[in-house]
Amino acid sequence: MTTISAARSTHGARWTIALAVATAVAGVLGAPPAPVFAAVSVGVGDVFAVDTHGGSGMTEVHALSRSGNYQSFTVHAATSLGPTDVNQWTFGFGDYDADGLPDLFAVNTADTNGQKTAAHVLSGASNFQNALLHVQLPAMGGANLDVWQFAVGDYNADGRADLYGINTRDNNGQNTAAHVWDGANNLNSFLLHAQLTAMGGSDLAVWQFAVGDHNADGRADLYGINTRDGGNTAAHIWNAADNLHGFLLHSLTPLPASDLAVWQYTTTDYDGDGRADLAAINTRDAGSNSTAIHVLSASSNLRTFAMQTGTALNQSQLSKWQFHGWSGRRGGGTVSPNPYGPSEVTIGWTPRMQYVVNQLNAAHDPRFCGGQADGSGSGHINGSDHYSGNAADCFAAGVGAIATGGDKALGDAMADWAVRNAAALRVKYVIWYARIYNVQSSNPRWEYYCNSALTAAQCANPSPGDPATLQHMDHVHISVIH
Ligand SMILES: [Ca+2]
Ligand SMILES: [Ca+2]
Ligand SMILES: [Ca+2]
Ligand SMILES: [Ca+2]
Repeated sequence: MTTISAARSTHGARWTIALAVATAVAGVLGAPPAPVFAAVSVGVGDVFAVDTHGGSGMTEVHALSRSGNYQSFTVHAATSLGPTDVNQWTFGFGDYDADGLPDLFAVNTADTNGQKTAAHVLSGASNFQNALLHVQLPAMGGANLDVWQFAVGDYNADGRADLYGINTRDNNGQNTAAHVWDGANNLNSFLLHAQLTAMGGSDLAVWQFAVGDHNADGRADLYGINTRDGGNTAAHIWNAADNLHGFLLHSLTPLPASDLAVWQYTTTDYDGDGRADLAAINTRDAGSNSTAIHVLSASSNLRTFAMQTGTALNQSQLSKWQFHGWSGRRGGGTVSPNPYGPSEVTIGWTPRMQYVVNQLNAAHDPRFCGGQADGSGSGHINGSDHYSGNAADCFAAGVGAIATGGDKALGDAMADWAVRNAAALRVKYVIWYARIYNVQSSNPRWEYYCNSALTAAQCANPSPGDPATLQHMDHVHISVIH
C-alpha cells in the first residue's frame, strides 16, 4: 500500500486529497493489510459538492462548512469511484450503515449496458473509499434522468438511509410517483410506492425533488420545488409519516423563478433545530463570482432566509457538479425552554438537569447518561455540579475510550446541540474532547480544557482509561445553571 497525499491552497483553505494506490509488495506473502482511512469529518448543515470529474481523476466529494459560513471546506476526498457522467449517474448522502457518518450513494442509471439501475454506497468511515453495497435495484430497468430523480433519506426512522426514486411520468405521464427502497434490506425491497397527491406528471426542467425531515419526526419528507410558480419558486412538502400522501407545507418562497440549468435545491439543517432547511444553490452567482448558497429556514416555513452568501467554491456547472446537504444522523427535534427552576437534590438529577438529559436522549441517543452523585465522593472534583444533581455525563464511546469515527461524530453532535440550545436548556457549561464551552463567559467559545487531576502532558495526550475520561474523550459533560 502506498499513500500519496497532494496539497494545494485556494481561498485560504487547505485541499488535501489522499489517494490510496494498491501495489504488489515483492517478497511479502499473503494479503496486504486492509488500508485504513480517516473517517469523513463533516458537520450538520454542511453542503456536499460532488465533482464528477475532479482534478484527481476520480469523482470527488467536497463539503462547504456551515460553521465557517460556507467560506471554507470541511471535506476534500477523492472517492474510489472514477469520473462519472451526470447524464447517467446521480448522487446522495445518508447514513447507510448507522455509524453516524454520512455515506455516499452513487446511482448508475445505465448499469449492465443500460438494462438496470444500480446503487453503490461508499462509506463515510473510509472517507468514501470502501464500498458498503453494490446492488441492482429490484423492479427497475435503466432510468432516464430526464424523467427520474433519486434522493437519499431515512423514510422509516430506523436510522438507516433509504433510497427514493421519483418517476415524473408514472401512469403514462399522468402522475408523479415515489418509490422507496429499504436501506435496512440492502435496497432489495420497497418501503413505499405512492402516487403524489395533487401532482400530475411533472417536468424536471421546472420541478426538482429533494428529501429531508421537515417536521423533526425522524422521517425524511419529500420536498417538491416548483421553480416557475408565477414569478416565484415554490415548495411543497409531502409528509413521510403519512406515506407521502398528505402535505406538511405549501410555501411561496421569496426566491424568484429560477433556472434549473443554473440552480440546484437540496436540504440541510443549517440552524441545527432538527428540521431540514432548504438550500438553493446558485452555481453562477455573478455578484460573488462564486457558487452561492441561499438557505430558507424550515422554522419560517421556507419564507425567510437564514443565510445568503457566496462560498469558497468558484462558479460551477451542473454538467459537472452536484450538491447535497447534511442534516445529521437524525433530527434533533425542537427544543422547548427548560420549564424547571434551580433546585438542590441529594441523589439523582434536579428536574432541570433531568429535562436536559431527556431532551438529549430524544435528540441524539447517547450510549447512556450518568453522573448523578450523592455527594459522598465518587471521583468528581470538589464543588462539582455532579454533587448537586446539576451535571450529567453522556457517553458517546465506551468508558475510558478515546472516541473515533461515528462515536466522535456522536459526541460532536451532542456537544454542538448543548451549546446551540444552551439558552433554552439553561446550560452553564459543556466539556467534550479536551475543550470546554463556558456559556456564562463574557466571550463564550470553545477553549482548551485540561483536567486539574492530570499533568499538562497527560492532558495533551491522554491515554485510554481514567485520563481519557478526565479529558472527556469518551463523554460529554453538561452542567445546568443552579
Ligand atoms: Ca455511515
Ligand atoms: Ca430507513
Ligand atoms: Ca418528517
Ligand atoms: Ca433547520
